[in-house]
Amino acid sequence: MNSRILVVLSVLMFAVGCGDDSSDQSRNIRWADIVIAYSTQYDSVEWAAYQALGAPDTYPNYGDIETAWTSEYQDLQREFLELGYYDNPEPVRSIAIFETYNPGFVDTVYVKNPLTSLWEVVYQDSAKDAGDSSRIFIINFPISSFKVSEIRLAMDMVAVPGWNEIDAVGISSDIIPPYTDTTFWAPILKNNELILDKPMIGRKKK
Ligand SMILES: [Ca+2]
Ligand SMILES: [Ca+2]
Repeated sequence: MNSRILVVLSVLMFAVGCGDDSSDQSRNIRWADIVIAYSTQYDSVEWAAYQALGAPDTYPNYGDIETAWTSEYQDLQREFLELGYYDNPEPVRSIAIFETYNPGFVDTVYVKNPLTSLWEVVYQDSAKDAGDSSRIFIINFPISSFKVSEIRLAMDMVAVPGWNEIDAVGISSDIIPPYTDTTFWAPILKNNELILDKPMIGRKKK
């Protein structure tokens, strides 16, 4: 093999090895860059609201891990988290919630319409226990007619026993494809009406 081919191969292997950043870009996913508001947080550092910012740093690990947000109380009340994506806002049609402990607790997801300053519902369903492993909960919906820089998650911590934790939340103007071992596709809502009425399906690679 001559040296020029070796150089080309080395560059290609380096590019492939550069991993997460390039794949996030190719998936067109943006990560939260600021916490706007929250109902409660467990601590000012560990399990604090800011632990939901940026790319996942807990997933695919599962458990009570301090690099994910959780609420002050595990089974007491409803909670919410409002996250900002102010870096280059775009319309949104897909949201991926990385749930890394006792998943299934998010029951309503909103995006803020900057023209009306109102939260618009893009997903709503009952919270229910989704098992004992981390999951990426992907919500797909018709693309927003406006650029989104704020989202809100509403959660029922009572419905899913134990601590319920969120590692990261990605948003995209494309449909976020399944790219992990476990992906749950939510029903699709249009004008707040269900247009794909089927239960969430777990897809697990062997
Ligand atoms: Ca709970
Ligand atoms: Ca995190």
